Amino acid sequence: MKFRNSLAGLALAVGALTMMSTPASAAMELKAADVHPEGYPNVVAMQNLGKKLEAATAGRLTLKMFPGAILGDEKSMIEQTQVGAIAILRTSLGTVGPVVPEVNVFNMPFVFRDETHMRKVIDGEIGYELLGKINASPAKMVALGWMDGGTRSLYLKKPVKTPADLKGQKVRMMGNPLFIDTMNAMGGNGIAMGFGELYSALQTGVVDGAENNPPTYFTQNHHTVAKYYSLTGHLIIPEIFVMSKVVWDKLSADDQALMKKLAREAQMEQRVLWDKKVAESVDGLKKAGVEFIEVDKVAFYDLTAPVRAKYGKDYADLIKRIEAVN
Ligand code: BDP
Repeated sequence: MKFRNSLAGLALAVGALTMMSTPASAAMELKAADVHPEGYPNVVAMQNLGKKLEAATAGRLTLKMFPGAILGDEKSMIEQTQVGAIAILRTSLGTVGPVVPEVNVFNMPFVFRDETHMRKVIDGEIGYELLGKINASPAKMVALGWMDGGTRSLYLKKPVKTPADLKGQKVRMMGNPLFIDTMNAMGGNGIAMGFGELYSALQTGVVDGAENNPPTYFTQNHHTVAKYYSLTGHLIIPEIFVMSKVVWDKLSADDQALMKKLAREAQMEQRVLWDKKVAESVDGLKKAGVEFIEVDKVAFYDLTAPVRAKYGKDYADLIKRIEAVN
């Protein structure tokens, strides 16, 4: 009897220990950040992830969104994420390149044939592998999922149809040497500048133009100061959302699994919102008098070959695999 009791006691103790080894994460408010304003697809998808997280954990984990670059530009927000001051960050992959060089494969000009191709790549095994590269790097970020960043084209104060039209034009690019090289190869003069400074830089003539997808061009009102949109489509950069490794490590295994599941759902939800936003933005831009200009795309493609050669040289196999995705 005694023996049985002690066995039962042991079983109870082991049970308790097992339970203790995977305790639920402590209650936490996760600070999320984005340069885009309230209502932008990426922000909405992240807020919806937060609502689901709160419901699934009965309010133990909540998400508070800081949109509109309140917490700074992306370079600074990446640094804040690395130290845990921001828990979840949605950022362009462009700004992640200087921190995790392996992701630059997706940042190369004309690496994706079109957006359908890009989506297939990010949804499939290559997309998954690239998230893993961020996780395996010393960047202290855990990549949760992708978002659609559409196709980036040029906008200037004058129409651009050919590389020669870009001569002497100062074009703002995101802070990554790859993009400066890209603009210089395309015929212009690439200038690295934070997103927040761009509107006034365009207005005052510090730069002559910039490049982005229609939703960003429209929501940032850049079309009011640079109304010629030249459809170069030179960059199709996926966006990403990452969690600070400092915060991730505070989550239980169950909560980490929940985050991964909700991240995949957010990836798919953003896309639906994105397509709607692109259509609305193109419409809004046209109504506002923006001129959409067809360009000699092949000329820009050819001129950027050295950029692909330079940044892609260590990833020849990966690039072949990207090309093979149909
Ligand atoms: C937008 C991206 C945003 C970038 C911005 C930029 O969504 O993450 O910060 O471009 O050009 O399309 O800086």
